[in-house]
Amino acid sequence: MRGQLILIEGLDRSGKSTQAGLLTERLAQAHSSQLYKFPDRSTPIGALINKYLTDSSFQLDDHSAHLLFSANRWELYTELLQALNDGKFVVLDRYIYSGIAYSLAKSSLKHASSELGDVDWLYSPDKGLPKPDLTLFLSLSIEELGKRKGWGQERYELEQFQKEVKSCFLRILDPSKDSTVHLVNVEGKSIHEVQQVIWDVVVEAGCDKLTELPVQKLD
Ligand code: NYM
Ligand code: MG
Repeated sequence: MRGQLILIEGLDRSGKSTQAGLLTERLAQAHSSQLYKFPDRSTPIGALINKYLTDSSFQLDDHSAHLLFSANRWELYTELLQALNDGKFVVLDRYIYSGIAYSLAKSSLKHASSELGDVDWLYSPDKGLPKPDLTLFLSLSIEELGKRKGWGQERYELEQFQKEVKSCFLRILDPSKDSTVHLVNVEGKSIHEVQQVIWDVVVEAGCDKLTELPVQKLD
Protein backbone atom coordinates (compact mmCIF):
# COMPACT_ATOMS: atom_id res chain seq x y z
CA MET A 1 0.00 0.00 0.00
CA ARG A 2 1.24 3.48 -0.75
CA GLY A 3 0.30 7.08 0.02
CA GLN A 4 -1.36 9.38 -2.51
CA LEU A 5 0.15 12.28 -4.39
CA ILE A 6 -2.01 15.40 -4.24
CA LEU A 7 -1.10 18.57 -6.12
CA ILE A 8 -2.31 22.12 -5.50
CA GLU A 9 -1.72 24.53 -8.36
CA GLY A 10 -2.61 28.18 -8.88
CA LEU A 11 -1.35 31.67 -9.60
CA ASP A 12 0.93 33.62 -7.24
CA ARG A 13 -0.97 34.71 -4.09
CA SER A 14 -3.90 32.41 -4.81
CA GLY A 15 -3.57 30.79 -1.38
CA LYS A 16 -1.86 27.60 -2.56
CA SER A 17 0.80 27.45 0.12
CA THR A 18 -1.71 28.05 2.93
CA GLN A 19 -4.04 25.39 1.56
CA ALA A 20 -1.26 22.88 0.85
CA GLY A 21 -0.10 23.27 4.47
CA LEU A 22 -3.62 22.81 5.85
CA LEU A 23 -4.23 19.77 3.67
CA THR A 24 -0.95 18.19 4.84
CA GLU A 25 -2.04 18.70 8.47
CA ARG A 26 -5.48 17.27 7.83
CA LEU A 27 -4.06 14.17 6.15
CA ALA A 28 -1.67 13.79 9.10
CA GLN A 29 -4.62 13.16 11.39
CA ALA A 30 -4.89 9.64 9.92
CA HIS A 31 -1.62 9.06 8.04
CA SER A 32 1.94 10.13 7.75
CA SER A 33 2.11 13.09 5.35
CA GLN A 34 4.66 15.44 3.86
CA LEU A 35 4.57 18.72 1.97
CA TYR A 36 6.88 19.48 -0.97
CA LYS A 37 7.01 22.95 -2.45
CA PHE A 38 8.28 23.69 -5.97
CA PRO A 39 10.51 25.38 -6.74
CA ASP A 40 12.43 23.93 -3.80
CA ARG A 41 14.91 26.78 -3.29
CA SER A 42 17.08 24.81 -0.81
CA THR A 43 18.78 22.60 -3.42
CA PRO A 44 21.74 23.56 -5.70
CA ILE A 45 19.44 24.11 -8.69
CA GLY A 46 16.85 25.71 -6.42
CA ALA A 47 19.41 28.33 -5.34
CA LEU A 48 19.91 29.28 -8.98
CA ILE A 49 16.14 29.47 -9.50
CA ASN A 50 15.82 31.68 -6.42
CA LYS A 51 18.40 34.05 -7.85
CA TYR A 52 16.54 34.13 -11.16
CA LEU A 53 13.23 34.92 -9.44
CA THR A 54 14.50 37.56 -7.02
CA ASP A 55 17.32 39.31 -8.91
CA SER A 56 16.04 41.06 -12.02
CA SER A 57 19.58 41.71 -13.23
CA PHE A 58 20.23 37.95 -13.41
CA GLN A 59 19.11 36.86 -16.87
CA LEU A 60 18.60 33.34 -18.22
CA ASP A 61 17.40 32.22 -21.61
CA ASP A 62 13.71 31.19 -21.21
CA HIS A 63 14.46 27.65 -22.37
CA SER A 64 17.21 27.29 -19.75
CA ALA A 65 14.92 28.60 -17.03
CA HIS A 66 12.23 26.13 -18.07
CA LEU A 67 14.66 23.21 -17.90
CA LEU A 68 15.99 24.33 -14.50
CA PHE A 69 12.50 24.25 -12.95
CA SER A 70 12.10 20.69 -14.28
CA ALA A 71 15.60 19.70 -13.09
CA ASN A 72 14.62 20.98 -9.64
CA ARG A 73 11.73 18.49 -9.60
CA TRP A 74 14.11 15.68 -10.59
CA GLU A 75 16.37 16.62 -7.68
CA LEU A 76 13.54 15.53 -5.35
CA TYR A 77 12.36 12.58 -7.48
CA THR A 78 13.90 9.68 -5.54
CA GLU A 79 12.90 11.09 -2.16
CA LEU A 80 9.34 11.78 -3.25
CA LEU A 81 8.85 8.33 -4.76
CA GLN A 82 10.30 6.71 -1.64
CA ALA A 83 7.95 8.72 0.59
CA LEU A 84 4.90 7.54 -1.38
CA ASN A 85 6.02 3.92 -1.36
CA ASP A 86 6.69 4.16 2.38
CA GLY A 87 3.00 4.94 2.80
CA LYS A 88 3.34 8.71 3.17
CA PHE A 89 0.78 11.08 1.68
CA VAL A 90 2.57 13.74 -0.32
CA VAL A 91 1.09 17.18 -0.94
CA LEU A 92 2.70 19.29 -3.66
CA ASP A 93 2.62 23.09 -3.67
CA ARG A 94 3.11 23.60 -7.45
CA TYR A 95 4.60 21.03 -9.83
CA ILE A 96 4.67 20.35 -13.57
CA TYR A 97 1.63 22.43 -14.53
CA SER A 98 3.27 25.57 -13.10
CA GLY A 99 6.28 24.58 -15.16
CA ILE A 100 4.26 24.48 -18.37
CA ALA A 101 1.91 27.41 -17.72
CA TYR A 102 4.53 30.01 -16.70
CA SER A 103 6.73 29.09 -19.66
CA LEU A 104 3.87 28.95 -22.13
CA ALA A 105 2.86 32.46 -21.08
CA LYS A 106 6.20 33.78 -22.39
CA SER A 107 6.06 34.84 -26.02
CA SER A 108 9.58 33.44 -26.58
CA LEU A 109 8.32 29.93 -25.86
CA LYS A 110 5.10 30.07 -27.88
CA HIS A 111 6.87 28.09 -30.61
CA ALA A 112 7.06 25.21 -28.15
CA SER A 113 3.31 24.82 -28.45
CA SER A 114 1.14 24.32 -31.51
CA GLU A 115 -2.27 25.87 -32.13
CA LEU A 116 -3.79 22.50 -31.33
CA GLY A 117 -2.59 22.88 -27.78
CA ASP A 118 0.40 20.58 -28.11
CA VAL A 119 2.89 21.51 -25.42
CA ASP A 120 5.27 18.67 -26.13
CA TRP A 121 8.60 20.48 -25.80
CA LEU A 122 7.51 22.10 -22.54
CA TYR A 123 6.17 18.82 -21.17
CA SER A 124 8.95 16.45 -22.19
CA PRO A 125 11.58 17.15 -19.47
CA ASP A 126 9.00 16.17 -16.82
CA LYS A 127 8.13 12.83 -18.44
CA GLY A 128 8.83 10.01 -16.00
CA LEU A 129 8.08 12.00 -12.85
CA PRO A 130 5.33 10.64 -10.57
CA LYS A 131 1.87 11.67 -11.81
CA PRO A 132 -0.36 13.24 -9.17
CA ASP A 133 -3.35 11.11 -8.16
CA LEU A 134 -5.28 14.35 -7.82
CA THR A 135 -4.67 17.91 -9.05
CA LEU A 136 -6.56 20.92 -7.72
CA PHE A 137 -6.28 24.27 -9.46
CA LEU A 138 -7.29 27.21 -7.24
CA SER A 139 -9.01 29.69 -9.49
CA LEU A 140 -9.80 33.35 -8.78
CA SER A 141 -10.00 36.63 -10.67
CA ILE A 142 -6.90 38.69 -11.46
CA GLU A 143 -8.60 41.68 -9.79
CA GLU A 144 -8.81 39.87 -6.44
CA LEU A 145 -5.23 38.62 -6.80
CA GLY A 146 -3.95 42.15 -7.31
CA LYS A 147 -5.43 43.20 -3.95
CA ARG A 148 -3.60 40.50 -1.99
CA LYS A 149 -0.64 41.26 0.25
CA GLY A 150 2.93 40.88 -0.94
CA TRP A 151 2.07 41.08 -4.62
CA GLY A 152 4.66 42.33 -7.08
CA GLN A 153 7.96 41.42 -5.42
CA GLU A 154 9.27 38.69 -7.72
CA ARG A 155 9.73 38.05 -11.42
CA TYR A 156 6.36 37.10 -13.03
CA GLU A 157 4.28 39.03 -10.47
CA LEU A 158 2.80 41.42 -12.99
CA GLU A 159 -0.91 41.65 -13.59
CA GLN A 160 -0.76 41.24 -17.37
CA PHE A 161 1.59 38.26 -17.12
CA GLN A 162 -0.56 36.54 -14.46
CA LYS A 163 -3.57 36.95 -16.74
CA GLU A 164 -1.69 35.13 -19.48
CA VAL A 165 -0.51 32.43 -17.05
CA LYS A 166 -4.09 31.88 -15.89
CA SER A 167 -5.31 31.24 -19.43
CA CYS A 168 -2.35 28.88 -19.99
CA PHE A 169 -3.22 26.95 -16.82
CA LEU A 170 -6.83 26.63 -17.94
CA ARG A 171 -5.66 25.44 -21.34
CA ILE A 172 -3.54 22.60 -19.96
CA LEU A 173 -5.70 21.65 -16.96
CA ASP A 174 -8.91 20.31 -18.47
CA PRO A 175 -11.14 18.26 -16.13
CA SER A 176 -13.09 16.94 -19.15
CA LYS A 177 -9.90 15.31 -20.49
CA ASP A 178 -8.37 14.17 -17.19
CA SER A 179 -10.63 13.03 -14.36
CA THR A 180 -7.87 13.58 -11.79
CA VAL A 181 -8.01 17.35 -12.44
CA HIS A 182 -10.40 19.61 -10.50
CA LEU A 183 -10.86 23.38 -10.72
CA VAL A 184 -11.68 24.96 -7.35
CA ASN A 185 -13.20 28.44 -7.45
CA VAL A 186 -11.81 30.30 -4.41
CA GLU A 187 -13.17 33.75 -5.28
CA GLY A 188 -14.57 35.44 -2.16
CA LYS A 189 -14.12 32.31 0.00
CA SER A 190 -12.41 32.29 3.40
CA ILE A 191 -9.35 30.12 4.10
CA HIS A 192 -11.56 27.76 6.07
CA GLU A 193 -14.19 27.52 3.32
CA VAL A 194 -11.56 26.73 0.68
CA GLN A 195 -10.02 24.12 2.95
CA GLN A 196 -13.40 22.42 3.30
CA VAL A 197 -14.02 22.39 -0.48
CA ILE A 198 -10.55 20.91 -1.05
CA TRP A 199 -11.10 18.25 1.59
CA ASP A 200 -14.47 17.30 0.06
CA VAL A 201 -12.80 16.81 -3.35
CA VAL A 202 -9.99 14.74 -1.79
CA VAL A 203 -12.46 12.46 0.01
CA GLU A 204 -14.76 12.20 -3.02
CA ALA A 205 -11.77 11.09 -5.13
CA GLY A 206 -10.79 8.51 -2.49
CA CYS A 207 -7.43 10.24 -2.10
CA ASP A 208 -7.64 10.28 1.70
CA LYS A 209 -6.95 6.53 1.78
CA LEU A 210 -3.89 4.41 1.09
CA THR A 211 -3.98 2.74 -2.32
CA GLU A 212 -2.70 -0.47 -3.87
CA LEU A 213 -2.24 1.13 -7.30
CA PRO A 214 1.39 1.61 -8.27
CA VAL A 215 2.59 5.22 -8.60
CA GLN A 216 1.72 6.45 -12.11
CA LYS A 217 4.41 8.16 -14.18
CA LEU A 218 3.92 11.17 -16.42
CA ASP A 219 4.14 9.91 -20.00
N1 NYM B 1 7.43 28.64 -11.42
C1 NYM B 1 7.28 27.60 -10.58
C2 NYM B 1 7.79 28.43 -12.75
O1 NYM B 1 7.92 29.38 -13.52
N2 NYM B 1 7.99 27.15 -13.19
C3 NYM B 1 7.86 26.07 -12.37
O2 NYM B 1 8.05 24.92 -12.80
C4 NYM B 1 7.48 26.30 -11.00
C5 NYM B 1 7.33 25.14 -10.07
O3 NYM B 1 8.13 30.16 -9.80
N3 NYM B 1 5.94 32.76 -9.85
C6 NYM B 1 7.29 30.01 -10.93
C7 NYM B 1 5.94 30.39 -10.43
C8 NYM B 1 6.19 31.42 -9.36
C9 NYM B 1 7.65 31.24 -9.00
O4 NYM B 1 6.99 30.08 -7.03
C10 NYM B 1 7.89 30.99 -7.55
P1 NYM B 1 6.37 30.32 -5.56
O5 NYM B 1 5.33 29.25 -5.39
O6 NYM B 1 5.78 31.71 -5.57
O7 NYM B 1 7.53 30.20 -4.61
MG1 MG C 1 5.06 33.42 -5.57
